[in-house]
Amino acid sequence: MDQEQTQTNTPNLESVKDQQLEEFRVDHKGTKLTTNQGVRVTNTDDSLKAGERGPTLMEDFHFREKMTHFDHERIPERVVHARGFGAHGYFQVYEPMTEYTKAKFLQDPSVKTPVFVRFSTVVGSRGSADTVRDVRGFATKFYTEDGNYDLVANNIPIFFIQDAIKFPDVVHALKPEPHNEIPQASAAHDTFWDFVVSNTETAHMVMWLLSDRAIPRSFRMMEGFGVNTFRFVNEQGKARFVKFHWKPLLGVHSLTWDEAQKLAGKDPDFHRRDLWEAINKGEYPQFELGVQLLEEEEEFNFDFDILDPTKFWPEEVVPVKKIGKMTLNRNQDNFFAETEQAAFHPGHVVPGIDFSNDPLLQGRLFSYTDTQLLRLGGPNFHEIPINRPIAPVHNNQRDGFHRMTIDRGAVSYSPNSLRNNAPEPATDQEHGYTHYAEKVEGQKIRKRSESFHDHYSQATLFWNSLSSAEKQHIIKAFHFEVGSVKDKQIKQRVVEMFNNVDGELAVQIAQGVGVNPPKNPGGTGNTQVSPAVSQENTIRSARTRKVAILVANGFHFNDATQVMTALAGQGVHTDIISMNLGMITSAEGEQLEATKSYATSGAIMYDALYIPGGKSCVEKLMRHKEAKDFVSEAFIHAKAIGATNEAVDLLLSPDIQGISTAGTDSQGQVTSDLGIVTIRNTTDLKAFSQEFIQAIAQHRHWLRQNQDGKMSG
Ligand code: HDD
Repeated sequence: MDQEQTQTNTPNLESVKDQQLEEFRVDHKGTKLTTNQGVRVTNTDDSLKAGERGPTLMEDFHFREKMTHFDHERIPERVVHARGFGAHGYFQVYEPMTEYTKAKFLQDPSVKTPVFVRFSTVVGSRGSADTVRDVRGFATKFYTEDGNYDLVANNIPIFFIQDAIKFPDVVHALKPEPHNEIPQASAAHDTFWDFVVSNTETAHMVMWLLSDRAIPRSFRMMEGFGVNTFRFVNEQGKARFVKFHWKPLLGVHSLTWDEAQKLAGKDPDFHRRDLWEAINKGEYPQFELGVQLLEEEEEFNFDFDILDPTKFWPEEVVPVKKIGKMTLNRNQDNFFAETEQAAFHPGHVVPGIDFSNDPLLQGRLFSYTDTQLLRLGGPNFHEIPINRPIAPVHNNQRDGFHRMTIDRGAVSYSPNSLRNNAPEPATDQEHGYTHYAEKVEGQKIRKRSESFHDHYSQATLFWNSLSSAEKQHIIKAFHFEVGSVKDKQIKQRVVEMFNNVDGELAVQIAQGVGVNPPKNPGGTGNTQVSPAVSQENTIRSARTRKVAILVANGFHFNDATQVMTALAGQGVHTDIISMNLGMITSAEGEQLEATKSYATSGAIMYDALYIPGGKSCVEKLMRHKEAKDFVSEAFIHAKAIGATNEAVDLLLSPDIQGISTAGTDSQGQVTSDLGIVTIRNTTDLKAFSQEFIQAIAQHRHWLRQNQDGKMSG
């Protein structure tokens, strides 16, 4: 083989006789400002002018270059999933998956496969808010020895449509309306709901979109689903259908709609900040990779088509086998270079992972490369550092915009004799990708399979599986979303359409959006449930949660520090919050620093609230409207609230809505009622702290809603 025919990004000095450019590189030591041509610059604050007050000269190459680069800094944003945030990490399989797949990264539990994950919203543009109601993207690039594998997933297990040809339609309907670009990052408008009522296959996905799933508490607390049906293929060529899942170790938790809306104003970066800070603190988010596997012979055993992307496989029917774990342990160095330039593609598969005939997946296989060609400016986007495989790349592709590789030699075709046919195709044994030899026959036809025609049964199943709080949230979401639609006919059609899912749901929607209740009795008669889809049944943990501690001068230092120490012991974070930033002096004379004020924070940014005792502190808080609003809001959002000693009186203040249950007479005994945890007349807060941590781990105490009907949910 011709030794000079190597493909590397930097010339290989060993393999060449003549000196290469690399050898001439100089190191000036230090970091002096230069132009892109390496010329050092003496002044970057003044342009070159003819006289101090004269016109700028065209020959100012530094000005021209600086400005031109700036003018070209933006690339087109992704048509969907424009707003995203990435992190690095690694994946390890629990045990060899040899029986099911030959994918190399799923064989050896000691191997750490590097990954890059990009979380995203779908509809909003790059500058929109993190907490909007939307599907979240959860795309993972595995840099495996056999090449890159991308699992391009969402946090909802199904999709809006069954055939990819309708993707431009659903996205056009969902995006801001084109005549006025309103509304941003929201489905609450006429064109989306017009699309929904005109395409009943959307019913199931809309139920999930209006559920708590679409307003996650954190990227760290959402599931991921590959949605489409793929195949696992083993060494022997045996294939099984597979669906992929990510299961967060912290459980699946959500914001309330009221919080989500307020956060969009107060901290539009809420989710990205949460991820960034967790990784910086060493609280590495972890997700288990799960697979649902079906034998080829089981393909027709279900009352839905396993190739229909608007259906999930209930976990109770097809169990999720957890096969490995991903840990995100490194923040990106540069948002643009990594998060923005990352190019994912469900067609980036490795030997052992193959496709099914799911018509949505088949269409996706075209769309992703096509979009990168435009967005990343040409066919060489795989050479951008974040997209480069760790596996070597050898082929005869050449040239194009932004080519980084310096290919050497004359031969760039295959087969060839001048380079001994290098690079030559690999065999199966050498991990060459062999497509699963599925037998395919049929007539060319533009038609939906009859087996895709049931649009409602699983939407009913989803509805049946939810707790009453989750159902209430969906009804309220309909009231907001459909209530924002102007066309009365569309609203009426929404009621009639969702009457097919559940009659009571339709009646409740109608009530809130000012149209008639459905004409006919509703529902599909499906009584199946899948407890796994309800967030009520998720993992609960106080770990990594954030607690606001409200103080004013005169607080009990002993109360505050005991509780803070107990919380820290369980991995719970605290912020001291007061009217003003700075040192706050306790009754004992010791000080704590308020790192947040009412102006720079809010109850919506925390998972729970604690108020230490101290007579004069509590008297001050009673006079602070902001403090009382803080408590009221934490209560309304069903969060854990702890108060010790005199602070119990603050909870009972008439200005604080709803709290009638705080332990008024508990002398030295902990009282815990629907997430309100209190104790009086004690200096020992061990039992209190334990109970409070339990209450934080619950995430929400929805039953308060039933008590006084005041909850906004
Ligand atoms: Fe898609 C991006 C997930 C259907 C076409 N998609 C994109 C991203 C995720 C998904 C997570 C963001 C990747 C990133 O962070 O860069 N998409 C899905 C899932 C789907 C799905 C789980 C349902 C199974 N998508 C889907 C269809 C089509 C597309 C049916 C078109 C036929 N998706 C795209 C795209 C995007 C994209 C236009 C925009 C930016 C990009 O690809 O890189 O090509």
